[in-house]
Amino acid sequence: MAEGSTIIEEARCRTVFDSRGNETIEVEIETLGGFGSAAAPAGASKGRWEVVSYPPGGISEAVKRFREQVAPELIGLDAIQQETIDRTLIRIDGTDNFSRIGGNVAYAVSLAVAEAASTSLGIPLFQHLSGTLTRRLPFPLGNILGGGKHAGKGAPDIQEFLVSPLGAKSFREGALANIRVHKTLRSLLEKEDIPFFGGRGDEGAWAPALSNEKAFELVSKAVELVSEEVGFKIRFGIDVASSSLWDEKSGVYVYHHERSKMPGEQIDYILGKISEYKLFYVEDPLHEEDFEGFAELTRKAKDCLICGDDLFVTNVHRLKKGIESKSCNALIIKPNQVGTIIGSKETVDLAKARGYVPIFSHRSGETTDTHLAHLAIAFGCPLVKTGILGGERIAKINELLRIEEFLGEEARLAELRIG
Ligand code: 2PG
Ligand code: MG
Repeated sequence: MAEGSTIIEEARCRTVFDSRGNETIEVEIETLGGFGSAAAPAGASKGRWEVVSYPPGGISEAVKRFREQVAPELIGLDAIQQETIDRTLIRIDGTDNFSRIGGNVAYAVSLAVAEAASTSLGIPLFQHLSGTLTRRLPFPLGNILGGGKHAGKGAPDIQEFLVSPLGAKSFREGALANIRVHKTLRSLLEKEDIPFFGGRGDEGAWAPALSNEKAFELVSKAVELVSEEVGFKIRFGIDVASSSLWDEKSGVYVYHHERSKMPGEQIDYILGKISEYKLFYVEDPLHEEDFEGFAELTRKAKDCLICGDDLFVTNVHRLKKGIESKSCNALIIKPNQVGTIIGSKETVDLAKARGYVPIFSHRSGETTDTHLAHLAIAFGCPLVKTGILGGERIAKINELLRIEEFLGEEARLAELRIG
């Protein structure tokens, strides 16, 4: 390697489109010996405490600020010093929520720099971030049916029904099983007496006009059928994205397919579903301020991951609060909720130290980038939530297949014991 080949020589940005057709920021970083690029994803059911995606003035202002304030400071820095890069972004921004330069700009810079470092060094991104002994791949956690803010009118209130092939022996076998459940569910939906034309929501999950009850029944059936076919355990769970259902004024969760629920009723409803369908995973069952409700549910739920997404927003301070109140036993990691790789890593490290299961996740508005696959492995997340279908989702799955092949005989699936 030529000396100085990891030094940043050029930093530029442009806007491109995400999977929902919205503009997003893409950053490119050049070193003498390498190149990296990253475009930011976007949420629809965003948490209140996520960093701000773009400064006032929107994406065009973010581009301007990147060119004037961020790019000049990056030139000359060493791309392998991720902490310095991320701290520089925080310093330039000067706020605690990236409201000046935009969290999506920070995200794209952080990831593009990491990729530039890895290509300069001639090693895969996950090895650059975590070393050559890393070899555990996550189980895929894939969205097969859903509604909420990711779909149109009449779809279930519950945002996501997610399956995971927990008995699979390899990532490839697991990914294939998830795809089979997705396909099987389609044929079950076609047999139902509902208008179903194969419509899918933002993350590639089926999005028919269907009650929550019927959705539970059909997903459970599809999982059972495919589990029998493939001969190993497949489990399912949900992301309720409850902050989207919560009406703060009236203090109830407003459902369209069934009666609204008071917080206590919501907890009972979720506990009922966990035991009826043996759910192994429940994300955001309560709204993003209800740490106590999360704690009660975590205490009462048996053999189930109670996962905080909007509750924690990948933020180490929110997680500390959750640890104190004993809320959840799992959490979602989305780097653009905090803006940097180092910020996300800090949260993952604390989570692991306190026995929380970290789950690396896409956003509903995605790009075709594949960094997520590398970060999920580098951070040692036993589950990766990436969707099952759609080019932008498949891009991540395919990258995980490539990494599994690259690791060859050394590849292992994560250790995850539930129930
Ligand atoms: C979620 C995510 C991804 P969004 O709620 O977990 O599935 O959705 O990106 O819209 O926040
Ligand atoms: Mg969520």
